[in-house]
Amino acid sequence: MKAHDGMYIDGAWRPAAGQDVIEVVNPADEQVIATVPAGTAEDVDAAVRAARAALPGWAATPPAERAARLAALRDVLVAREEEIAETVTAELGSPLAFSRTVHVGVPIAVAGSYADLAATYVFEEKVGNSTVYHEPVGVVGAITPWNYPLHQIVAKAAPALAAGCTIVLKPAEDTPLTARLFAEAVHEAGVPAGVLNLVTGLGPVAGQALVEHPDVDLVSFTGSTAVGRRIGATAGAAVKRVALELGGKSANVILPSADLARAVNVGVANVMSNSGQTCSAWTRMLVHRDQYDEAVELAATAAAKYGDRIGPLVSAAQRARVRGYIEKGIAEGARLVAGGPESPRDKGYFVSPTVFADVTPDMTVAQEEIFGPVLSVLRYEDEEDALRIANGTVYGLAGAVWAGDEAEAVAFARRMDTGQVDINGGRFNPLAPFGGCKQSGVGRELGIYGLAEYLQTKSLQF
Ligand code: TXE
Repeated sequence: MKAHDGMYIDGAWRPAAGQDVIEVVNPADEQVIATVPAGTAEDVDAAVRAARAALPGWAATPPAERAARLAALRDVLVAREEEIAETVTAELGSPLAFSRTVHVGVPIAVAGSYADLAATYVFEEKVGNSTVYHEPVGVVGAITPWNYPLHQIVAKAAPALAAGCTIVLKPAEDTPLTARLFAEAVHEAGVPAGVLNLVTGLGPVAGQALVEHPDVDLVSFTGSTAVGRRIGATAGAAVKRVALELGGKSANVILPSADLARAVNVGVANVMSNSGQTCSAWTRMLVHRDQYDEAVELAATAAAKYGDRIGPLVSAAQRARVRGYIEKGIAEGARLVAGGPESPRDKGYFVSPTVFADVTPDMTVAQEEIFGPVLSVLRYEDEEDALRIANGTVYGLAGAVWAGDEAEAVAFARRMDTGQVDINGGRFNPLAPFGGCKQSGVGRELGIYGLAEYLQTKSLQF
């Protein structure tokens, strides 16, 4: 058990204002592995003041130099890859191989992409008789969740740094250790004091203080729709910029011409990955009624193969929540074909990979974000029916379409109310915009679209 001290404020680790700590638990064995300080409004205020003081200098730093710091940050993440992966595994519970390739590999790619974008983005342009400047929005309050502890931070901090903004980061209370390593990496990369500050703490205390702080210009939040709605309201009342990445209930639409076995297997893998704790997970599989029974059998077999190798959920609270949804699915008449609410192990917050068949669009498991390894397989009559079901939730974050012909899949995907669709499996692209429609949020992350969130325009007329 390690007791960590301090918050990273103004380029140094400083004692927290209060005495309270947060216990960090390893979800695989339920042991307390560390404590970190629980920040208060006082810590948040010190961090915001440091970020405000650092803003003019960082905003005026030439983009090429900001790019150099981002490239250095990427190099530090590469050099410390193993240590970070082990930390993610210790506090999130994900299998180490997944922590290496995804939890650390993806943010390395994203940091690299922003090193390139900072160097090449046109921050100043001529438009007729005007010069338009793309200037940093100012001090950013970044509030991140635990499901991808490093990626969620880098997806906000890297574009903010590229834009010339300064940042106060409040990471999730479940995974503060990865956030501390990130702050160390920023320091090692030579990012000037005050440009990035870290306050660990509870959402309703430190998070709320950050959202309400009058000297924060933009709040970038990823987390639950319930909290996002409140943050949006507070930011709106203060006429503060806000970016919200919230929940999802994405559809995996398998058209009759698709390679059914491949679509089902990749679809199951997508949902089970990170133990289902992915906002963009394809949690609703939509299959034509003629192929339905075969798809259900394939999905049940695929899910059963994972066993408890997918890793636990992050916390006892999340396990209770996911079990509650599984019980609700059974109570509402969905047919369990794999997994179930019982834990596959005595210790750790494990939930078995679970598949429901005979799910109808109105059932809770087809409407609400479960955030666990739970797949619902739904039956559709024809393409219009599939589209109605796919678009029939309050969310619109991601999705997938499978068809024998790519053009057929694209035509369907264009009619989906969602921010991102994978065609016949797709591949991660760190330059593609990520973000939602409807209650999945406002704004986009990644690529130039993510950078634009942290910029505001000023035009001079001649
Ligand atoms: O999220 P919270 P939780 C969804 C998912 C999950 C559910 C609950 O469905 O089951 O949310 O997870 C901070 N003011 N997602 O409870 O509470 C908090 O400290 C300011 C989807 O963990 O939204 C943390 O840093 N901040 C999702 C962050 O918000 C507050 C990822 C997220 O926590 C706050 C995570 C407040 N009043 C959960 N209250 C996704 N979109 O990827 C909390 N926070």
